[in-house]
Amino acid sequence: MSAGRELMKRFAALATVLFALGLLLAGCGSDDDQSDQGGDTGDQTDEEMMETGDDGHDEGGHNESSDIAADSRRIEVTADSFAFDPAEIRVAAGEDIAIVLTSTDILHDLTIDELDAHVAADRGETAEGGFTADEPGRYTYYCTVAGHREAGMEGTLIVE
Ligand SMILES: [Cu+2]
Repeated sequence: MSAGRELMKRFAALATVLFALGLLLAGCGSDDDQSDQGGDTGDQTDEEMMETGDDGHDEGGHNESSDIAADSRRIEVTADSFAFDPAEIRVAAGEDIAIVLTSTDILHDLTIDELDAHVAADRGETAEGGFTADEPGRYTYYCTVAGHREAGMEGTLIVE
């Protein structure tokens, strides 16, 4: 019985020492971590945000610009987070159109699903994509980059 208690005491003492050591080590470790992170947190956050944005664009996956017929009417559109200018385009049915898209800030595209129209422009770039709408009506053009349409990046194509 006494031998068992002696063992328990030793074990308890050892455990206490180990516990205290553990606290010391943990304390030093967390201090070091905090001082390291303190200097870098701001920069890292910015970089991560920019990388996330780039990744988003990559995931969006842009197809080749849609073909442009000869002698198309060129319509200049500016893309800016998160809107198109103009937000309304009028064309005639059967008219060959070339959308000349310029992005002022980040990668945007202009896509019209029903007409297989697609043109993407990176920051500061201008790109062209064409379409011909044979059926009069209203079509929606939008940006397929993740989150942009939801942020309001839509416009209306009116075919008369
Ligand atoms: Cu966009």
